[in-house]
Amino acid sequence: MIDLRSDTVTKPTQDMREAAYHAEVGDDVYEEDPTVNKLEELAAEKLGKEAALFVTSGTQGNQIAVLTHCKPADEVIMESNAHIFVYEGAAMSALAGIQPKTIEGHRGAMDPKRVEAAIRPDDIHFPETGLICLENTHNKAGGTVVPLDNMKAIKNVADQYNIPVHLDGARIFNAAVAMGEPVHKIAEQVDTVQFCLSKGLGAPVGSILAGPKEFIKKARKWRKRLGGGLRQSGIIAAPGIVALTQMVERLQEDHGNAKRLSEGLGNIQGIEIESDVETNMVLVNVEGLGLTSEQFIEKLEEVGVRTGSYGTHSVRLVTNFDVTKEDIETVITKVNDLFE
Ligand code: TLP
Repeated sequence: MIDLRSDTVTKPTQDMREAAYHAEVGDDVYEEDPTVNKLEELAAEKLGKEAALFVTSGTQGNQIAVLTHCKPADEVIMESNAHIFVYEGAAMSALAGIQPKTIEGHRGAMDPKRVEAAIRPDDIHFPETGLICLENTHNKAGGTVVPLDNMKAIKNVADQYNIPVHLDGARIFNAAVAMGEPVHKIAEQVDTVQFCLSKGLGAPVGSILAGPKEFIKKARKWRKRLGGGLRQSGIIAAPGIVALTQMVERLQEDHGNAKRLSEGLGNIQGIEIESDVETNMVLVNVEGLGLTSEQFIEKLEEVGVRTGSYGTHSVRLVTNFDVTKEDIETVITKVNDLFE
């Protein structure tokens, strides 16, 4: 099977397994796990933030951010296809008592003027705007890179109204590699950032939430409330250190593979590329083949290729560490053979 459903499906490398095996551990609820502490320090340093917190998943990191920044009945502004709105089970409403306010973006980027217009004036009828959430790369738009200028302009608006900005940077390293910028250049446009160790970076578990020291202190308490205070978690943090030190530069390979895949699939009659490839995702529309996404996925599964549905006729293919250049050629040939 060539698995292109997501970059979450990768298996830990040998170095990650060895790092886990040899990890020095302690009780992290007492903040005494040296490996977790090392990972948090390394992550904070890379992002240019004061402090960081190791959390179980991207969803947990995002939701702890919302819980820490906001109070019940606040409103949070986000892009209408943001992961935090579409794919987190309405957690911010269920857990934090938040009302989401969505704005349609262009390739994942919201217009700063529309963001400003969405901020609630001080009026007894309205909720208070508690947070603005950005996402980079933007998953549902097709792994698109949200430009730094756009992030900067939104942060300027937010500062005028004293509203914090959180970045769902699940794939911030893909964005940084695609931009050719160090990751802190992206992180410095926002107050807090969540990024995933377990996606393109290949670690088996975990995400990081980073921001100011005082914020992370409160976030640590929210993590404990949510049952995310782990004990000898150095075992799972150690592969995260390998992810940050060994797996960033190679993301370029995934991006190259995604570009090649999109060229190859785009040449097949009936398949339309929905979004120009910028990082490690390819979105294809298969309506021209007279198939729904589910039917297309089934046909590919029969020839050993796994993909995921992104709408009635939309299919997502995500390149990742476990998929080689040769695999990409195999996928193109197989899809070509199926539909030519
Ligand atoms: N994304 C997953 C699915 O949930 C769709 C994927 O396969 O792409 N933010 C962004 C932008 C994400 O893409 C994801 C996961 C998360 C947050 C949540 O991370 P986890 O799965 O660790 O909770």
